[in-house]
Amino acid sequence: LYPLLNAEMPGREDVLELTPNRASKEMLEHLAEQGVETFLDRFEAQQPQCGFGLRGLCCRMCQWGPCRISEKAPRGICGRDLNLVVMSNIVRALVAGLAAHGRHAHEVILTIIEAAEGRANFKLKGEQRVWELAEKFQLDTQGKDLSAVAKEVAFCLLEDLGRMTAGPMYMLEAYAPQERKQIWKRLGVLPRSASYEVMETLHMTTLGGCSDWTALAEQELRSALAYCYSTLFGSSMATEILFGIPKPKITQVNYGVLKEDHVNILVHGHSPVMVEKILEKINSPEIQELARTVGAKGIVVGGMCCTGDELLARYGIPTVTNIMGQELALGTGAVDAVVVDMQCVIPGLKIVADCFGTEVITTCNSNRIPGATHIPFDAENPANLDEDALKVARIAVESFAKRDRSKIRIPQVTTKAMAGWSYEAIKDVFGGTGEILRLLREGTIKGIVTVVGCNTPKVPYEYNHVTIVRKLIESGILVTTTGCCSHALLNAGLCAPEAAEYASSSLKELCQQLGIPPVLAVGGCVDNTRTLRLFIDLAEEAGVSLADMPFMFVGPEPGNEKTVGQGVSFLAHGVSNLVGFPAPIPVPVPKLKENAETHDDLDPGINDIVDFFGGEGLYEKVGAKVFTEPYPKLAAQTIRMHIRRKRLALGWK
Ligand code: XCC
Repeated sequence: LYPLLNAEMPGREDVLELTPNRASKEMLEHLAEQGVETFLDRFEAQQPQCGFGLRGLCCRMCQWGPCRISEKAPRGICGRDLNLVVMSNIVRALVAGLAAHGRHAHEVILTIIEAAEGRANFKLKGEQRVWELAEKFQLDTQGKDLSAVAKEVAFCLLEDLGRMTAGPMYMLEAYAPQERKQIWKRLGVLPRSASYEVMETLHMTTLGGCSDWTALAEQELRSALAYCYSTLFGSSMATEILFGIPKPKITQVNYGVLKEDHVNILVHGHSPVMVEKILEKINSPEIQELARTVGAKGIVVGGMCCTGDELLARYGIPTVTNIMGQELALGTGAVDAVVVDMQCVIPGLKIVADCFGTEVITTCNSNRIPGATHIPFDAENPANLDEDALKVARIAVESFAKRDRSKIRIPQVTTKAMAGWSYEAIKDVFGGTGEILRLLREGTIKGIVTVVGCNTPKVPYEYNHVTIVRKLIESGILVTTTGCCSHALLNAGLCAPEAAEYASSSLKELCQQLGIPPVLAVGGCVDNTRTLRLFIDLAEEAGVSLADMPFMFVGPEPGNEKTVGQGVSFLAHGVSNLVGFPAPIPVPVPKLKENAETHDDLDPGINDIVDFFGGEGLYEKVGAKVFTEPYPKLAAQTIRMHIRRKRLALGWK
């Protein structure tokens, strides 16, 4: 399967054969039998996909176009060439992702302010993080209480999101390593804020804007740093201020957590604010009693996507699935209500919901769905939060009585998992960064790789995530994970302590001794900062550049525009990427050699952008590059080689 060649995109048979979770396979087959449309049907209907679009060669940045770059027409109507079109597309995708995470950060940060001023009914649970940030931001805390300091911290975070004038970003100053700051300063890529860099990127790439692709490449790095230090660090830490820093806990995940005789409520999206309140109401005696009244034995709350990851990390709330499993989860016919906040809620969800009578409740004004019940949370006006959360809980429970129960089909698959690996929890379990470094140096842990990101129909669902990670732990590489990838790994049992069995002998022994899994689920996608902080600390402890450490960032199944910034954030820090599917990272126009049959017969060609990301261009600037490998076993091999090279250069065995 080489995903760049339309004819070889994975088909239904490939997915059914290779997808690792038998619950997903069961649901895909069940829904096909029932005639319920899913992403697989729509993916098939879209074939063949546009070859220009697949390669990033389509320009839609003005109304003269669309223009397509080819041998016949190497420039768009305005004169843009391949480099400009491809780089503009990438940096635009990055800032779209930046905007999404920025909106998420904005909601959480505003909630801190409202809570601190007593208008939102939340007690700040992350006291430790408040004082840490206040100290890092050098705020004057003399004689001030927690709420007052939290509010000041929140205003700093807001400034990182929205500053329009030059000046250092609080988070970047506080957490970026010194060696990196010098590099970024030398490259001239220090950002102002999330909002400013979004504006500047759109400005630079509009018709008649910047004609120098290398300047756009610099803007890519600048935007990624804004993304990393305002929207990722901002969301992750602001959430910790509100709801506390997660600690590891054991739980059960997968489709089998849904129960036929219970009310089943799925929570989905990214921002965990309103859902915290809804959870509180669900657990209240009033709603529990209501569940009994409607004939249910209890209430199951299941998580999807990053909202699911957040609740899993903090409370061990079971997760069910990820972005491409959302239709399958509803296809169980057992879901009474799905409560969605923002991002990664696909329109197909409502189509399946309607087939099975599932109540869809939207809670974010940015994420409306026609026909859904809309009970919005407004972070700037949270007066009705308790009342609205209660309303959501009530509607969800009441829909149990209304649903057609003859269509229920719950795959009986549950999987043990240990989640909640915050930055602090990881350090604590190993006994500090010094100890992790010792284990790395002596080779008990060969390297640390973070495997993250979405799903894409361009690879067999979840197959690449699971295959790569199995190979990595077999080689003694410790893995951290977030987002939709984490759901694949959780459901595959790789995040349970028992998964130590599959690790190399030294990693297995270590995990068994500590009682931990070889794959640490650290949270939602914004919590990639937890892994990044760990990487930063370990490099500092080792006294070397981050670029020299045996680390890697891996996105086997990129889907959302948000993944671009994730990858480039790590690149800017010197951590190389391996991506499983190149879009929207530029791809050379692949040419098949004569009589070609396999991957080896592809002549990948080369262009300046590919050379920049995968060759020397970016490497010379930041010490990291992008590897692209759609075959998961080859991908794992590439990662192992990368880790090995880093170890050899450090003189580690
Ligand atoms: Fe991607 Fe973030 Fe969305 Fe899943 S949920 S599809 S962004 S991995 Ni966060």
